[in-house]
Amino acid sequence: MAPEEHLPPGQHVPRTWPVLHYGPVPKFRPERWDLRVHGATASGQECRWTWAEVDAISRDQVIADFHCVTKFTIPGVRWEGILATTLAGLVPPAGEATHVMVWAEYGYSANLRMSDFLADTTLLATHRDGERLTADHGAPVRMVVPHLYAWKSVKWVRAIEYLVADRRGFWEERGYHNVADPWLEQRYSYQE
Ligand SMILES: Nc1nc2c(c(=O)[nH]1)N[C@H]1C(S)=C(S)[C@@H](COP(=O)(O)O)O[C@H]1N2
Ligand SMILES: [Mo]
Repeated sequence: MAPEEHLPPGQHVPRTWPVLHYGPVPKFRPERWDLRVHGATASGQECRWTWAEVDAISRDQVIADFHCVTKFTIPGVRWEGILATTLAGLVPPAGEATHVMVWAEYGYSANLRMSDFLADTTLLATHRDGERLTADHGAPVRMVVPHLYAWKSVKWVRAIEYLVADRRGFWEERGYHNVADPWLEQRYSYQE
């Protein structure tokens, strides 16, 4: 069987892993960096962690393909990081929270359904293939949502916001699909 037959429709495997994002690569300054979990938390409190605190949270590994809407797929990436379910255990969302907005440096964002956020392969990755992420791939932490197109896999994450109603993120406001399932080829918002 040709390898393409294991891929979502329209995808191919490139020779090298592209670096793809909008805008500049932020400089990581650990002493000024924090990660916030805010919005509709169960406690009503927002949580703020330093880099040392985030780096001490227990990590797991996930092996998954990575699908960009520009039609490349990177097969079998080994990610390591904080599972979204671990994070949601530390800072539980309120019962009425239905969606999550993932926020990055410079205001980039992507929205997820709570069920996609809590999927067992969604994680805040710190490592890829056994090495710390490089700056251009999202260090110190990036979201990885392997079952959705990769614009939802936000690099340089600074905040997770629990939402009680859906709101569109950066690309979702600019013509891309709100859900982004690659197996259903949910590329553009006109398909919704
Ligand atoms: N903060 C931020 N994260 C981002 C983007 C971006 O522009 N800004 N681009 C997304 C897109 S479209 C893709 S395909 C992946 C690319 O990840 P990579 O550069 O590690 O291959 O990052 C995603 N995460
Ligand atoms: Mo992408």
